[in-house]
Amino acid sequence: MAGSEGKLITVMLLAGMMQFASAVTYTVGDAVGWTFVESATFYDDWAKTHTFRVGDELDFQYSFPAHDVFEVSETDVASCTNATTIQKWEFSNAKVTLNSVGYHGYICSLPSHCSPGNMKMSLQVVAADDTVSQQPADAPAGPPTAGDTPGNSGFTLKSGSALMFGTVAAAFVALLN
Ligand SMILES: [Cu+2]
Repeated sequence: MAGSEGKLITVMLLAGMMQFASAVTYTVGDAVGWTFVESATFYDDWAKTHTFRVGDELDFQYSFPAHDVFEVSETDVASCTNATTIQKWEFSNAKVTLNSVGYHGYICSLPSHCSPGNMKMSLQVVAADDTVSQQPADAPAGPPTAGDTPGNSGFTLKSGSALMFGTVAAAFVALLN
């Protein structure tokens, strides 16, 4: 009985560690896609809910030529210009691989789409093996998790929670030593 539980935990830990290693594709704006939005910080706010690593991919959902995607400098994002176009995707549903650490900024280049249409997004990319800087980024005012009732047999693994996997993995290693 205890043995099979141990194997299950080991498998779940391995699955959790594999999450760190593999690239992730993120749909920009989730169900909203890449389009006009009410808030000037809508896409920035969306970006802040994720930790982007080198190798991850942004999936912009839109129809060209109604919209496009231009990667530009931070200054250009702020002023909604594309004087310093780094790369552009003039076709539908661009898949953008994040290939370097640091600032990445995107706008729709069509007149009035970046402003006042708010089709702009700034984000930061960390190294592929960076597991430390994830923790503050993923903590914006979420509701308390319902499953964490005390006395609920030790710990609860939640799917999709890389942070939880990491914590459990550390505890597991501590037990072994
Ligand atoms: Cu547009």
